[in-house]
Amino acid sequence: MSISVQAKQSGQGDLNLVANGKVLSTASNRLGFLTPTDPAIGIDAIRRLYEENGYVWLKGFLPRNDVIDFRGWVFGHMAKTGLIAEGTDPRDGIASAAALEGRDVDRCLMSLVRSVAYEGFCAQPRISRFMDELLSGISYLHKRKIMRHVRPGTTTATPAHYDLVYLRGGTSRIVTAWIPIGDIPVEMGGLTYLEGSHAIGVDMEREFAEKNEDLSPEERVSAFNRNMTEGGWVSKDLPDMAERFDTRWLVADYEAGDVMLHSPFMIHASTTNQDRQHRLRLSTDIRYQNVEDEIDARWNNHWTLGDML
Ligand SMILES: O=C(O)CCC(=O)C(=O)O
Repeated sequence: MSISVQAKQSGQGDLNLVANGKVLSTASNRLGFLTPTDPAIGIDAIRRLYEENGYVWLKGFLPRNDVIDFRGWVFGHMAKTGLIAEGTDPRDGIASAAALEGRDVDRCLMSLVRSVAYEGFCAQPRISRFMDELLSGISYLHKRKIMRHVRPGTTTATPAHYDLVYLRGGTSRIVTAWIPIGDIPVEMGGLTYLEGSHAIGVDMEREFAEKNEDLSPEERVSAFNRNMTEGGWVSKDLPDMAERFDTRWLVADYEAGDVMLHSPFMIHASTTNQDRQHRLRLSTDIRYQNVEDEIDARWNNHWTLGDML
């Protein structure tokens, strides 16, 4: 399906996606759409797609209403920080226009990522059974689990990176699940993937391993060592990356219930939230591996803002 067809489906016509001050136009040949996968095709076919493409977009994997209810639970708690427009249903996640006290929002978020409810959402049987199958054994969920909310009309966007940079202290057989908690149409700035970039990530990681050989063991696994760019990012300039690697950024209209899986070598980023209905983008990104593989001990703690991972 062409980007313009998809963009029209989401009611936007041609759309300019923005990240770090750079524009990715849906009219450009450097932008395309991710291909959805029906979870019913079975684990072998899913594993093949994951290996071929570096990602699998599992459509409608979780019950939509459960995901929306969890969104309501999160924003119901965050409402006391002033994040949610007064008199609206927390499940809609409509952002208030108020200037917020960042500390209150951060404190609330740090409580929520330590909650039983969030743990249960990430470890729900549908996901844990699937991960056991995908990883051919007993799956392990890293304790450091990230939940992100992005306010509409802000410049927040995740720069391009691949996950292994932050997880070098254990196995590279990691699977990231990025789960939209609510609908995230293209204009709300969900994850975008650099097509075919899992091979690029493998090459980059090999080069870093060579450069890092002389560093201390702690520095060698750090995303912030002297051989890395600030933050461990590959780049903040998404259009330039697509040109440089002669490829495309792939975007999607994600819906509540979808689960995205990506390889730790797959380069991804996000664009800004330009939602005209002022909805907050809410998602979680969590990592699984086979429990028998080496575990990066730095991820054995809950996510803390500024934990330098
Ligand atoms: O949600 C985002 O903006 C970034 C998520 C991410 O980097 C990941 O899932 O690995």
